[in-house]
Amino acid sequence: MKIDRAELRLIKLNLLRPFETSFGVQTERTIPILTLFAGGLEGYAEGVMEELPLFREEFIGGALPLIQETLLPTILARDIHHPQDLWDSFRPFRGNRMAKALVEMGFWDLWAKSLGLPLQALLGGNRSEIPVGVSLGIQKSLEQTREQVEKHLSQGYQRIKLKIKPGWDTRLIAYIRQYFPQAVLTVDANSCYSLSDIQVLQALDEFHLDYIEQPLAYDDILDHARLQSQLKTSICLDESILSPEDARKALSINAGRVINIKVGRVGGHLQARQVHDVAASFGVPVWCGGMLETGIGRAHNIHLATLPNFIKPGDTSSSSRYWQQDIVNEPLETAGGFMPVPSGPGIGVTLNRQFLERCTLSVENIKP
Ligand code: OSB
Ligand code: MG
Repeated sequence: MKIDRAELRLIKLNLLRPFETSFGVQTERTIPILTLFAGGLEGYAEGVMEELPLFREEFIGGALPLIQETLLPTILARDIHHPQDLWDSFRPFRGNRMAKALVEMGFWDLWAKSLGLPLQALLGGNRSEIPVGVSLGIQKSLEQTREQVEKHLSQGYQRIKLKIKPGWDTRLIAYIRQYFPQAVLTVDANSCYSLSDIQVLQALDEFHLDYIEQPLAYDDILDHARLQSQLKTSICLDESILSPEDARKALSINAGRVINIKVGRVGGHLQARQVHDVAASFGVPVWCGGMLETGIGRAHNIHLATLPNFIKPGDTSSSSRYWQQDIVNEPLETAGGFMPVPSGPGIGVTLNRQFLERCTLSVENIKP
């Protein structure tokens, strides 16, 4: 397939409510949206890089010029038969997996549409719905957290993940656990602890959490392995896993027993599927993470999460939790703790052009 041209758009959307993690508070999101055009078809993808490198190293200011000046020109007007061709052309360029993912994911959507198939069929999934949990940001009080947990459990979410930070951890979890003794609960530290916080982490070990997500440094696996050997609770790795190789190394040394796969973080669907397969070969379950996506990224995540080793409920909750209005026409809403998989060709969602224009900060057209 020949990609004729690309459109790289930057949009800004307000979140319905602030999302606080150990690394900051987000009230709005600036999001790259890519459209690839080929013979009358359009393939869509959403970038997960943020304005500042607070999660991993990549950020919008570095990613957009790389995509526009290097990645897209490398593939435009060439015959690409398979996402592997695209990945191979990106091989000389190190890292920058979020940037590569944006282009790769756009190609998958295009490719699936050209075959008239839903993306999940090409990825190897076969589900009509996927189990979902919810990721709750840091709230203003214990009571407010309890209300949020209660609300989302009553909506059927199959797992509640609570963001924690130093000073907002053991007391919070003790409090929540007391009200919801049976709930499937997890915590996400986003790398805010070190091994010297072992007392806090061992205190968390007493609340039968399903896992503790990314307690230690974003680029560490060795200390995670040390920590895992001192905990009953499984560690789930997020930030630390950028590739199938990272997954192999981390699981080889027992640095965790669960992986959160974010398709953008690892470089696209091909890489995400390989991380999924590596985890399966270790008997390690995975789940699909999120980065507060609009319907474009969310639909990609949902299709990926149809693969068989996505055993645990992911973060791919209802779009209406994040946005007053989404940029896609189709609602992506959960029912009873499950998210339906869009059934149309490709990712199965279409852009609301009018609304998209209203959110747009800038548009670049890239031609061969
Ligand atoms: O660590 O999983 C994370 C959001 C932004 C950056 C990092 C993370 C998150 C979330 C939210 O937890 C997941 C979502 O609801 O999309
Ligand atoms: Mg996380």
